Amino acid sequence: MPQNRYRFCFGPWNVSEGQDPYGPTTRPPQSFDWKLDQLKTLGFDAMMFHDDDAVPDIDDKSEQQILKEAKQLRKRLDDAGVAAEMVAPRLWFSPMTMDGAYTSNDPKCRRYAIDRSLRAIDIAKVLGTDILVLWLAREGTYLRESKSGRRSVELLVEAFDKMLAHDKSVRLAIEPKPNEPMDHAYIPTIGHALAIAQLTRDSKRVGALIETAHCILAGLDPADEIDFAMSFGKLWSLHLNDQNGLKFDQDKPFGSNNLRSAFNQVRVLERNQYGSNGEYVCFDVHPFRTTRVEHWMKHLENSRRTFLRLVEKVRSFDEGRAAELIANRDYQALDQMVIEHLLGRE
Ligand code: XUL
Ligand code: MN
Repeated sequence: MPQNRYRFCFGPWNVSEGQDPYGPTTRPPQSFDWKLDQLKTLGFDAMMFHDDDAVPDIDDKSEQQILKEAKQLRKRLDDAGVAAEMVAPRLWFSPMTMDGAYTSNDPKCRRYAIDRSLRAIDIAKVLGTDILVLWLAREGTYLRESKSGRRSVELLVEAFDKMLAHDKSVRLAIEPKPNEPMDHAYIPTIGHALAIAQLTRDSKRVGALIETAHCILAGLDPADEIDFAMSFGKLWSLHLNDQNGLKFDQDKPFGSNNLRSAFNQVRVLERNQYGSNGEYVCFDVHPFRTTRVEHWMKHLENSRRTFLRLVEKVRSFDEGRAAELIANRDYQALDQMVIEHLLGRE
């Protein structure tokens, strides 16, 4: 089997400034140009964008102005030799998305969410990507009685259908997350994402993005989720990171909490030849709040380094020996074999 050459990606928000719900920023803001420069220097290939990362203050701008600024950004990316991996409408900041976006109880707010998504698709087209990522941040409930789950599914399908009709080549990659900011999200897992795809006007153009931390928050194994989505040919993007149990969304460096789980994620990506249709490996990781300015990019550099070290570990794993142990149902020895391999002692 030919060996994959992976391509890597991150977003401007992954160079964050350290604020959390209990305290202010701990690092000064950096310019977009600085981030783009760092991305190149570190050997990454592409950048992912929220719509307002690409066109700041997007709600105050005309369609014409949005396209003009998207074209300017495209030129900057082309000059730097960096691709745009995806665009995602940021549907959780505006007062119009307070009660959800596509599933808001207010029809004016639902219209705003759809219009904004169509603008994000236009931006994606200018930037040269056909992937629109939908992290459905506020599509869920704090209060079960405030919305109908059935009606919300219908509203989500209605919104997806409008996006699919707006541009015949766009592909929607749903990024499931079970909670935060909502108590419960309507699309909490990959299974939900692929099931709702079937209700849309063009299910072939609705797929998924898996984030490690989001799977862990749903109590699921990220490697199995990747295998599941890839069995359908529907894993179009990937946010690798790590998460220490059922807490707030931590976005830790890849492999930082559970190296064995990271090894298993890389193993299924290798087995399924992830990347062979042009997909990128993205790291949705954040620096620690304590990180000094001079160490600001380390979380991204380290995530990529860990990923590549784990690719080596997967490729040097003795699959023949593992198969023998499996045939003999000696899972005890298989368990120890994995541990010793990760420890570097065979
Ligand atoms: C939220 C999250 C987002 C999406 C992009 O948890 O992961 O950053 O990846 O909107
Ligand atoms: Mn993410």
